[in-house]
Amino acid sequence: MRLLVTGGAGFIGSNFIHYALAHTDHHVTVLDKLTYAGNLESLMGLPSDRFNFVQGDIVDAALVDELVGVADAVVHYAAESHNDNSLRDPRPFLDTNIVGTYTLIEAARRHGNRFHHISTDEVYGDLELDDPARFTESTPYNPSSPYSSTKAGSDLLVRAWVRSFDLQATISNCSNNYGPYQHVEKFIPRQITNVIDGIRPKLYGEGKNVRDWIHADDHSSAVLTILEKGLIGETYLIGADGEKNNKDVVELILTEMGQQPDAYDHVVDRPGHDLRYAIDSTKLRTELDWAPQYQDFEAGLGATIQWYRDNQSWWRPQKAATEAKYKEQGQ
Ligand code: NAD
Ligand code: TDX
Repeated sequence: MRLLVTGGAGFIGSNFIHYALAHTDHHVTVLDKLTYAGNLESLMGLPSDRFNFVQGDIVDAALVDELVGVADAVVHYAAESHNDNSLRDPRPFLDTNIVGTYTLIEAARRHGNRFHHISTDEVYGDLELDDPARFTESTPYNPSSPYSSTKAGSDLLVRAWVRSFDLQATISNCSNNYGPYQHVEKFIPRQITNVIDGIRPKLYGEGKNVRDWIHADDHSSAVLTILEKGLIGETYLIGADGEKNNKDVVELILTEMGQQPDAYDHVVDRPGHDLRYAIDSTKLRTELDWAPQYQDFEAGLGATIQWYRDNQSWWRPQKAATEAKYKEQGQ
């Protein structure tokens, strides 16, 4: 298949492209605007006969129409993705996440393409810490932040285009990813690179908030499975049973990096901070026969720490500006 992958220079998109080129015969064209979050170095060394890169905006209808027209399937990762940024300036989230998704699904319906929409568990809001429940495909939408509300809006557009226009689409909502090529603004890379730079890790509030961690390669294998076997119009939740609170994750990073486990600072909490996310991925596992490969979070985290140690030239250009922005917020 000829895949058009939007947002392929970002964290999860670039991991997907490396994974898809290694595990399938697909050809990949990337459409990416190269915002602050996109990095072409994440796509170095890919086979030039099976991969090409186009710099452009997913709200550019003419460009999108041209690229969708020559693809068999679209895998849509491009988004403004960071909650903290969405609290400072929501506007780009509306443009890219809502209008960008609209532009892509209009082109996909005109050309009759297979479309896979990448989304997040944050559309469901949050769970109490002591609630045994987990999110399922039928949990009502209840997003908390400007980021998650624009992702929820984009999911609803895709659902409506399936029902009204027969868009050949599937949707996946995945939990928090970790792995290589993640921007240093995000929790795990921020703390790893802080420790490398001799800065104490920064924990929002008390650090009781729980995230359900999955390795980016497991997200990629799930998306390929859905592309191959998913039923049109269906939503699949992707998760690997990786619930951990933030305090435990910071302590693991510090211990793994040879520091005292309490060598971190508590900083100003995120406004509206979601308490807990947890995914029940039974549907994907039983109906499409998918299973995650990374069962050991500590081993995956250790490999991720090593990647940031070995690839300082990849993240260092963003580090100082990212920390300066956090400092303004007392974080
Ligand atoms: P990211 O911020 O690392 O990458 C986003 C990419 O999209 C960047 O390369 C950026 O340049 C590109 N982009 C942004 N606006 C664009 C536009 N208007 N036109 C074209 N390209 C544009 O994000 P990520 O963490 O890799 O997330 C990718 C997708 O996965 C998002 O849709 C996100 O909602 C979803 N998701 C992320 C996670 C997670 O843990 N990071 C979990 C579940 C779902
Ligand atoms: O310095 C920090 N200290 C801290 O305690 C940062 C950056 C974060 N945190 C906390 C906030 C969250 O509880 O860590 C947790 C994870 O934070 P982020 O990495 O910002 O991720 P989150 O807000 O959970 O959202 C992520 O997962 C779902 C992605 O950024 C989203 O794109 C995805 O949809």
